[in-house]
Amino acid sequence: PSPIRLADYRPPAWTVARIELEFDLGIDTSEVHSRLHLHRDPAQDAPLRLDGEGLELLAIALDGQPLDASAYRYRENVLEVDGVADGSVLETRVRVRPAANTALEGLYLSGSRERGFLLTQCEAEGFRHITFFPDRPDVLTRYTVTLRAERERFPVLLAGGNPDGAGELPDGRHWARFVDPYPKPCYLFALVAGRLEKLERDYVTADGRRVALVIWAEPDVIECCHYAMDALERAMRWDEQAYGRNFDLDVFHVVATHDFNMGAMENKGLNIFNAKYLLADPDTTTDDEYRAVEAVIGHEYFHNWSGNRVTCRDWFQLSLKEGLTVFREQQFSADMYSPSLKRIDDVALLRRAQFPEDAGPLAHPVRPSQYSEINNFYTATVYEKGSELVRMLAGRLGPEGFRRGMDLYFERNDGRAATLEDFLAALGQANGIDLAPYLAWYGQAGTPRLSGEGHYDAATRTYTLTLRQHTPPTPGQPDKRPLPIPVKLALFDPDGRMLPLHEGATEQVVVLDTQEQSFVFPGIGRAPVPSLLRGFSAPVILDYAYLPAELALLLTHDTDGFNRWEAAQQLAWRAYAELRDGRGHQALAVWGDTLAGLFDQATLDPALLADLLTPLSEVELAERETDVDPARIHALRQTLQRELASRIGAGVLADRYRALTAQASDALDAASQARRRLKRRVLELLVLLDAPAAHAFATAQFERAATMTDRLAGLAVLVRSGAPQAAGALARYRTRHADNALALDKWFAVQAQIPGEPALARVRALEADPKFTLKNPNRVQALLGTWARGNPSGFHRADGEGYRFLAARLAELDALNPQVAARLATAFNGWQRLEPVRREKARAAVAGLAEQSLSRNLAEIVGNMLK
Ligand code: DPP
Ligand code: ZN
Repeated sequence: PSPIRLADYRPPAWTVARIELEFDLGIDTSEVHSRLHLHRDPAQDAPLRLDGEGLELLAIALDGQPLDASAYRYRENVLEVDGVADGSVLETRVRVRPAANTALEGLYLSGSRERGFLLTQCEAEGFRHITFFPDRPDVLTRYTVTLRAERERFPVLLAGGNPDGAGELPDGRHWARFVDPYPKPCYLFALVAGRLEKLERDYVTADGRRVALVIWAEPDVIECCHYAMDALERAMRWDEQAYGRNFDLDVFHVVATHDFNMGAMENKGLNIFNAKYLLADPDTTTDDEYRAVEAVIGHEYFHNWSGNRVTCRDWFQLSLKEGLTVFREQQFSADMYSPSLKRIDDVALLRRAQFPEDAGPLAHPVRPSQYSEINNFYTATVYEKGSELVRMLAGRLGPEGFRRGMDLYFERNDGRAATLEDFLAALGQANGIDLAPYLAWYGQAGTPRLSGEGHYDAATRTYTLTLRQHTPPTPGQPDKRPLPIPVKLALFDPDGRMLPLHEGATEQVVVLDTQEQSFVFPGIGRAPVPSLLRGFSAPVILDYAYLPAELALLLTHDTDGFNRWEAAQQLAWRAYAELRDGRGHQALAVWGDTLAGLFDQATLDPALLADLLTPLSEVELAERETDVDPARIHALRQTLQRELASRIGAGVLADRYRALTAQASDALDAASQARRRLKRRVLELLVLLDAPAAHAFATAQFERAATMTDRLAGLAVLVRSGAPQAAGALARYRTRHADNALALDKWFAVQAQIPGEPALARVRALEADPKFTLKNPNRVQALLGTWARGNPSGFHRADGEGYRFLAARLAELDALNPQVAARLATAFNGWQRLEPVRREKARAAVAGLAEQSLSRNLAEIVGNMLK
C-alpha cells in the first residue's frame, strides 16, 4: 500500500454531526447498531466512504429505507454508499468477534472467557474495527451510546460521557446509556463491560462542578487502586492551578486492564489503563513504578484538554497532543517530586530511547511527513522529543508568557481539530513573538550536534563563547537547516562561584539560530568555566572540550542539579574512552576521586548521589561508538564501575550500605525513596569489588525487604551477578508472587537482564514457563522486550542466535498482535552500526523477516530498517 502523506491532507468530504450507537454485547460475538447523522462539505462532491475493517455487515439502511445491494460496496476496508445527501441518516448493523481479537484493537476481551471483561481501544484507528465511520481525528461527533448485555455476566456497563439512564430488559439482560455533550473524534470513543469493582470519590472542580471519580478494576486488585485515586485528585488540582483547566463531565471513569498494547488511553470520560500504570501496593510496586503511576494518571487526565477538547487535525500532528501532554506530565511530576531528579530521569530516557531512534534507520521528524501504519509513530520522537520542543518554547516565553499562550491556544481551539501551526501561532501571538522559526524543529529529523569553544581575554576582561551547530543527515533528509537552539548558561569562576552576567543575573539564555555564532560576555574578572545547556535547555548533543578538572568543578559546584549530573556523565564518558583506548587514567582518576569525595557529603541528596554514581548506559555508550561490539561495551562499563567502586573503597561502600539499611522503612516519601535508590546503587558497586559480601547483603535484603523496591533490588543484584543464591531467591519470589501478574512480569524481566551469552538460554527456558504467553503484551515486554531492547550484551550475541530467535518470535507475534510485534522489532535499530560479524547476522535476520508475509505494522518497520 502506498504511504499516507501530510502533503495530501484534505478536509473530510463527509462529517458526522451525531452518532447513536447501540451495542448488544457478548464475548464471542457482539452486534453494533449505528445511526450516523451525516453532513456533506458543499465544496466537495465525493461519494460517502466509511472506514470499516473486519466487520460483518448484517443490515444497512439510508434514511429509514433498507439499501439494495447495488447501492453500496464494502471492499478493501471501505464502505461506499450511493445516494447519500447532506442530512442523511445512515444505519448499519454489524457483527464483531471480541474473543477472537488478539490484536487488542477495537472491541476485545481482557482476561479469560469466564471471568474477563470487554473493552475497546480505538486510538489510532481502532474504531473502524467496531463500526463503519470516517475514522480520522478531524471528524468531531456527538455520541449517544447504549449498551445492552446479560446482567449476570456483565453487571457493569460503561461508556464515555455522562450517564443518561439504565434499566432492566427481558431475559436477564440490562441496559445503560451515556451521552457525551462534547463533540469528539472517534479515537476517543470507549466502552467497558464486565464484572468490575469500583473505588469512588467526590471531587469539586475549581469552577464548582461536582464530579464522581470512579476507578474500576477486577475484584482481586481493586484495593490496589487507592494510590491512583489520590494521584488523580492531585493531577486534577494541579491542572486547575498550573493551567486553569477544569474537568468538564459529571463523572470520570478509569479502568485497569492487564491486556493492553500501550500504557494507557485518554478516552473522553473513560480512561483505560494498562494495569501496570494504575495498580500500586507496597508489596508489589517499586518506587519508580509508583512515580510512573502518578505520571501516567496525570498524562491521561491532562489529555482531557490537550488532546480531547483540542484534538489533532490529522495523525501527522500527533505530537500536538502527545508532546504537549508529556511536557505537562513532566511538569506535574517535577512539582510532585524533585525538578532536578525528574529532569535527569527524563533526559536519560531521551538519550536511551530517542537519540538512537533519531540516529538510525527509523529516524523521523516530530511531525513525520509520511507513514504507512500510524501505530508505528507512537514513538519516543513524537512523545519525548516533542515534549522537549514544547519545553524550549516554554523557556523562550517564560512562565507567564507560556501560560498566556496556552490560555489563548485552548480558547481559540476548543472543540477544534488543530495543527502544530495553530499551537505556535497561539503561543506566539499571545506574546507578540514570532515563533515560526521553531517550526523547523518539527519538520527536521536527527539530533543536532552543538559544539562550542570558550575564549577568555584577560586584557579586556571578556569571555567569548563560540557555538556551532550541525545536524547529520537522516533517511530521506540529506540536508539540514540550522535550528534555533536556546542555550541556557552560567559562568563559574575557578573557585566554583557563579559570575554575574547581564544586569547582575547569574544565568542567561543565548539563542544560536545560525550555523555559527559568538556571544561576548564583558566584565568577567577571571577565566570562567561555562555551565552550558543548563537543565538541558535544548535536545542536542553538546560537544565542548572541557578539561577533566573543569568538569569536576561543575560536578562539585554547579547549582543546576541536572548539570551536575551532566558533568558526571561527561567525565564517565571520558574515563570510559580512556579505558577503551588504553590512554591512561586521567579522567578516570578525576571522575572517581570527585565522586568519592562527594560520597559522604551530608548535604547531598542520596537520590542525586545515586544518579551521579551511575555512568551512561550501554545503549548510550553504543551510540557514541562505531563498529559497535555490545559485549565489549558491557565489559568496559563493568570495569569502569569497578574502578569507581575501588576509588570509593569497599569498606566505605559497605558502611554506607549498612547505614542505609539501618534506616530502611516502607515509607513512600521522597527521602525514603532516595535512600532506597542509593542503597541499590551502593550494592551494585560493591558487588564488583567484593561479591561474597555483596551477595550476603543482597540475600538478606531480598529476604527481609519491607518494600518491592528493596526486594527487587536485592534479587536483581543476585541474578545479574550470577550469585549462588540467585536460584533460591528466584524460586522464593516466584512462590510468593505466583498470583500477581505485575510482580511476575518483574520476575521475567529481571532474568532477561542477565548479561552476555547466557541470557538467551534463560529467555528460551522462560518461554516454556506456563506463565509465559505471546498473547499478553506486558508479558512479552517483560521477557522479550527487556532482553532484546534493554540488554544489549544479552541480545547481540556474536553467533547471531539472538537475532534469529527474535526474528522467529516476531513472525509468530505478528500473527497475533501486529502493534506489539512492530514495537519489539525496533530492537534491531542500529544494526548498521554493529561490528561487521554481528552486522551481517543481524541484517540476514531482518532480511529473512522481510521475505515473509507480515502485517503492515511490522512490514513498515522491517522495510525501513533495510533501506
Ligand atoms: N494516547 C495515548 C497516550 O496517552 C496512547 N495511545 O499516550
Ligand atoms: Zn498521551
